[in-house]
Amino acid sequence: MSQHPTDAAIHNAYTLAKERYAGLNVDTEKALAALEKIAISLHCWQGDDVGGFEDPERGLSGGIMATGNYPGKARTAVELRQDLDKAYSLIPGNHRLNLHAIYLESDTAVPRNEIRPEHFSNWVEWAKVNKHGIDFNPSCFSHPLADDGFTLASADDGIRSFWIEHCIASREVAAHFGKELGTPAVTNIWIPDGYKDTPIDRAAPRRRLKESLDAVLAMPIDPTYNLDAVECKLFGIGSESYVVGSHEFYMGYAIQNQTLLCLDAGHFHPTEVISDKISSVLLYVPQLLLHVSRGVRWDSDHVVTLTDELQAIMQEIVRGDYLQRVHIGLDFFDASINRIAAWTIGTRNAQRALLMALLEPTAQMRVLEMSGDYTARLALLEELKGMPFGAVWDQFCLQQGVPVGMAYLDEIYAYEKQVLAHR
Ligand code: RNT
Ligand code: ZN
Repeated sequence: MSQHPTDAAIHNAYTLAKERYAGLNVDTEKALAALEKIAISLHCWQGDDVGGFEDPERGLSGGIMATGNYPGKARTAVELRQDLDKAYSLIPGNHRLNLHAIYLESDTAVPRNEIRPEHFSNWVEWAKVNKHGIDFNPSCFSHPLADDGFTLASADDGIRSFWIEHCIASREVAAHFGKELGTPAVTNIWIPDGYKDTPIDRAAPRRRLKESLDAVLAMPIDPTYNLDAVECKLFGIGSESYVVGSHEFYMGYAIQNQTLLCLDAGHFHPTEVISDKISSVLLYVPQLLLHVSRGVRWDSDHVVTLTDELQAIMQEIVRGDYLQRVHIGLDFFDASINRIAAWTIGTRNAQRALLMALLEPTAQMRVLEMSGDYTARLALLEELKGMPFGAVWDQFCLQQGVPVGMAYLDEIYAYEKQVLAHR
């Protein structure tokens, strides 16, 4: 494909960029050191279109959909780990894995309310070897007991209890990950519950969901091992008119119970952005989980590109000094392109946006704002957009021993030929 730059060229470009940034009182070395420490949680479900390994025959349901039939998707946990290894090798830094309950490994069928740490022992062994922290999610979809469109908010006591048990079991599995890996697992509860058409009673399902969550979270777990998060949504396929777990619902719940709130970038009105919510929500909840995603019309799960909003999200985290309180996870699933490329492109973009944010003269910009010099604030913000951040990013990739520029694609295509094509 394209000609790749030599190490010397990358280094020269970086030296010049470093000087340019120094002229704005920005220390590129400091930015690189900070970026190296930021672990992003890669979502396992991009690797197999949210199928999981519980029942390969069962389709995806719950208002989410992966479209496309790009060949070579992972069919087993072994294949998924192999693909993840490939993706991690193309992404600079050391990152986490976000696992869903349906990615368990067992020779016999395991009901979801009976999942246990042993069903995930291969994941833990793999994570230990590769130094990945693991985050977790109960899977309240793609299941006969979710087919009516209701899980934790179901009016049926049996169904509701089943999902409560599943979520409790999930927290226990997650706590085990936290213990084994020495880093807390963030357990995120997302449920698809809602109505396709206009409901009569919007209150009762929400009352039930609140009660179910109370039951799920009743047992305290040491935050050294597990942190609980709840994720809202505006609408899904089949829940267009009403979603039980709306933003107001979970925002209230998270504040009242001091859980983490999960903000998915694709779960709001098309012109509504999560970047502007971060500083508000963090006044009231201890920590945030982000599902960095990209909404396009009805879909909330496109591969993350370097959009204004992605930059705004990372700017908010960096400018607000929230890196210790915000867990950055990804959430997209595109089955129409090479899945390893989807992970690689999306994660690298999240990191590029982080780097751009780390390369801002934040203190200086704050002074301009406080002194009312909005002219200079605007000038500086626009100047930053033309700064050679790409040269700093290339240097980071070089330092971290991953492909610079589009060289990662050569590796992905080689892997596609050697591995994916034979599936
Ligand atoms: C769905 C939510 C949820 C899922 C994953 C698979 O709209 O965004 O986070 O994407 O749990
Ligand atoms: Zn999400």
